[in-house]
Formats: sequence, C-alpha cells, structure tokens
Amino acid sequence: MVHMTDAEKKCVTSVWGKVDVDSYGGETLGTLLVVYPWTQRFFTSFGDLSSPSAIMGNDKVQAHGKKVLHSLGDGLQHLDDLKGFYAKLSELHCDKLHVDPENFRLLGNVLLRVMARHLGAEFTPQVQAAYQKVVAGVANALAHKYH
Ligand code: HEG
Repeated sequence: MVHMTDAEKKCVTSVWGKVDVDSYGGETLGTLLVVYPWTQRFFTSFGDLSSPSAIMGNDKVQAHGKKVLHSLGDGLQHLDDLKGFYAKLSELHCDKLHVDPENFRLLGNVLLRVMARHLGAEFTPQVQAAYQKVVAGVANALAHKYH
C-alpha cells in the first residue's frame, strides 16, 4: 500500500486532470520501447519497431499505450488498495505475458519524464514526489502476484 497524505492524493488527482491520457500513453510506451529496447520483446506482434520514428508512429504502440495509461489513471481511484485493484492484471502479466516486473518501474519513470516534458513548471518537485509514490505503488501492486 502507498502511504500518501490527503494533500498528496488531492494533488495527484488535480494534476491528472491536466494529463492528456490518450496522447501521453502512446508517448510513454513508445519512449519505453526506444530507450529500453529489450522491452520490445513483449511486442513482437505489433509490427514495425525498427526505428524510433517507426515505434513512435506505430498505431498499435499508441493504442496499447493508451490502454496502459487509462488503467493507471483508474488506479488513482484506488490508492488505498492498489494490490486489490491490480490483482488480476498482476496475474496476467506474470502467468500469461511473462513481463519482468522491473519493466513496471521503468515505465513509471518514463511516465514521470513525459509528464515533466508536457507540464513544464506545473510539474513541481512536490507533484513529482506525489507521482513517484503512485508509480512505485502501481509497480509493486502489479508485481504482487508474481511467483
Ligand atoms: Mg501491460 C496488456 C496495463 C505495464 C506488457 N497491460 C495490458 C493490459 C492492461 C495493461 C490494462 C490489457 C489487459 C487485457 O487485455 O485484459 N501494463 C498495464 C499497466 C502497466 C503495464 C497499468 C504499468 C503501469 N505492460 C506493462 C509493461 C509491459 C507490459 C511495462 C512490458 C514492457 N501489457 C503488456 C503486454 C500486454 C499487456 C505484452 C498484452 C498486449 C496485447 O497483446 O494486447
């Protein structure tokens, strides 16, 4: 469980209102695949991932990034029970997808950089601190069912 003050939770919710989930989602997943190329192995069915521009312009990457970021956004309503909220997804990523949980942490940190790039001065250290807790909590929850 993540330990967040009420002020941090409010901050997270209000800043999320400024996030363009559809567009940051694709940018986040695309950046993950470019910066940490070994993560591409999970997406071999997505077609052309042969260069940064191919990856960033790949419709399946964009669509999947959206899905992932919407799921993370839904998790913001369950900060007191992230493990419960992500239990089924954790099982899926472990048993069916075999995604190394380290990748959840990488994706969380890429998301923070994408948010910083778009939100500029609004992404204060305080906001970043609150979101750092969120992405760590989500990554822990997604790793929770691994065995
Ligand atoms: Mg995962 C599927 C959420 C990180 C690889 N991911 C999914 C799905 C969701 C999701 C909601 C669809 C599940 C379904 O079809 O029922 N993923 C999710 C979150 C996060 C995450 C919330 C982290 C915050 N995923 C993640 C990472 C990788 C990955 C880091 C690999 C580097 N996810 C992955 C793959 C699939 C999903 C390969 C199946 C994609 C497909 O074939 O459609």
